[in-house]
Amino acid sequence: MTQPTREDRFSFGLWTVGWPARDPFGDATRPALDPVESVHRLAELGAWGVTFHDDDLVPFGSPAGERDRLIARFRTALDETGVVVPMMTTNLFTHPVFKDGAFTSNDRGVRRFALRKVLRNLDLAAELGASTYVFWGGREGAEVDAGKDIRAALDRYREGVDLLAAYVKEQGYGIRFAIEPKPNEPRGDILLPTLGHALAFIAELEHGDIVGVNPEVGHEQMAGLNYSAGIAQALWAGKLFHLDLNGQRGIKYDQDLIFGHGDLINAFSLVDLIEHGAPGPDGSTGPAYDGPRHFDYKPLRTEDATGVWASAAANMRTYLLLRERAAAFRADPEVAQALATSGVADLGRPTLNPGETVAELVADRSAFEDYDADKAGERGYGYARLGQLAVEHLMGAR
Ligand code: DIG
Ligand code: MN
Ligand code: MN
Repeated sequence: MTQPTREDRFSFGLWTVGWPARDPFGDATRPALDPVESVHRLAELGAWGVTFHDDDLVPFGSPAGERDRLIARFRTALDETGVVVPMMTTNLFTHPVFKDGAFTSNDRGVRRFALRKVLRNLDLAAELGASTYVFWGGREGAEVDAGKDIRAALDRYREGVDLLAAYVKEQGYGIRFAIEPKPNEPRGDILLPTLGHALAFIAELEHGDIVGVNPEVGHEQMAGLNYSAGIAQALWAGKLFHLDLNGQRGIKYDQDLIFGHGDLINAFSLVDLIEHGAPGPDGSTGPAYDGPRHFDYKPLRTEDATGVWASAAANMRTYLLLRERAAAFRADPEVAQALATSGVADLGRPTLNPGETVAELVADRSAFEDYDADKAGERGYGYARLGQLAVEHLMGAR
């Protein structure tokens, strides 16, 4: 089944299909796209939700009356299509005022302006029913080490996120925050560059209970990291509140390719994890993540309008094909045998016996004094076979 339905919970940022394809080296190749048209076209393709930055819907600096008008017509499109708004975020990176950051600009006036910009959009997010609010600090960073006191910057980042989280709690909005890491671009070095940095930062917050992560495929891969492994750690920490799906081919500028059009093997293991990563009591498997399947990608600059909508559909079709392949992988008895050979389930068994103390471990000669390390070192784990089975399922060869 590769025709997307609302039950698949696919969502797209307005800024994705609406990207006019202006880049640092060239002008826009496509006209601006009306958010209302995006809602209708994405609904026709089978999308369930749309997400957006404040400025995607209401241009920066619009007067109040114009803002109300633009929001009203957007809400009409949502009502007409049934499309929902699961996530919202703030543009704290385009206007020159944010050129040294927003929450961590060295300029205190900019920091206060940024907080007000987020506060206003949080009110709108609550009105539209968004349950997740993303913080991608694209301009929070530096190019000159001496120019940014990182410890002070993290103090200001924490001050901002905790203040906003306290506001959301006071208002009873039921919104959770998701921090989106990225190692660089547009800043030479961005604060909270990877999923691990973000998790460590959240642990230092006063209101970290409502703060999680929104890892993006390409951003972890720009840092040379394994995205599905990072998602597994975010799940392990109970902090996977949202995710940005796209593609990236190696450590280079942020490509924001169609999902699967980069490291396809890792895309397969990601879909396998989030769709089948929660083993049930009877050996069945179920989804390990129940949030939106959100695409944050850019249609290639080479594409015309037809190519834009084909690329949007491609994200969802690729995800659904991978979901089918992962289901076949999990149902294959040869895979079950290969998993057993590799001892994958054994890792779920605690290393100590129930209630075993350190003293009892130390007294256990079989664990050390009588342990034949050389013989144990001869074991073949069979990962090559398991990996080949995954590749063959991915290729539809099984
Ligand atoms: C870029 O990957 C960022 C921005 O597009 C946005 O703030 C966030 C939302 O998912 N992703
Ligand atoms: Mn990106
Ligand atoms: Mn993103």
